[in-house]
Amino acid sequence: MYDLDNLPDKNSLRKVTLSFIIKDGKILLAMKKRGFGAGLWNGYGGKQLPGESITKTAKRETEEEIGIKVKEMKRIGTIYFFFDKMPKDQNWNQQVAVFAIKKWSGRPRESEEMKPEWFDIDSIPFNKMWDDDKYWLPEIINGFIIEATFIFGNKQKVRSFEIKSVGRSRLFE
Ligand code: 6U4
Repeated sequence: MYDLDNLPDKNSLRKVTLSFIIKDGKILLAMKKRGFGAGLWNGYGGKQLPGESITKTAKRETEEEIGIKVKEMKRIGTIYFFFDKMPKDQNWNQQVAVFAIKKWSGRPRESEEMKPEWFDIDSIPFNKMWDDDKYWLPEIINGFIIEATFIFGNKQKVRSFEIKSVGRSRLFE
């Protein structure tokens, strides 16, 4: 079992991205249709390719998954995920770079991987999202830049976590 005070080197985790559009009291989430987190509302994102900057990954994955062209984005967080119960042949532990998309063109559209939908920030469907999201997404919406660590135990439920606010994003002021 993992312990918050004694974790493996966080920099050795595989890197993935997670992006959101939050604007005028609404957030654009997307239903993951297949793969990791299928059946849950989430941001858009995926794995960093060799030689790719993390910003490039965030743009590419967003464009592939919800069909918009990203014009401007800002890094607003880093989240480390550790899973106690993980199939031996799979590596779910990951480092997630979180971005807010500030400017874009085109209309969000459904892809093979995701189905986008706007939600009021007052009625985010946390019960159909990753268990960690209810803890840190409000911090992001309240304008904080975060650094967080989550340990998942049984049934993909959060067992232990820590969230630090490391600055203000000034995105939604
Ligand atoms: P591919 O290679 O596309 O089939 P896939 O299984 O779809 O892989 P991946 O790695 O592309 O998954 O994307 C995982 C996505 O899920 C990333 O955007 C990060 C996000 N994610 C992972 N763990 C999360 C968690 N605990 N909470 C959360 N998002 C998470 O909100």
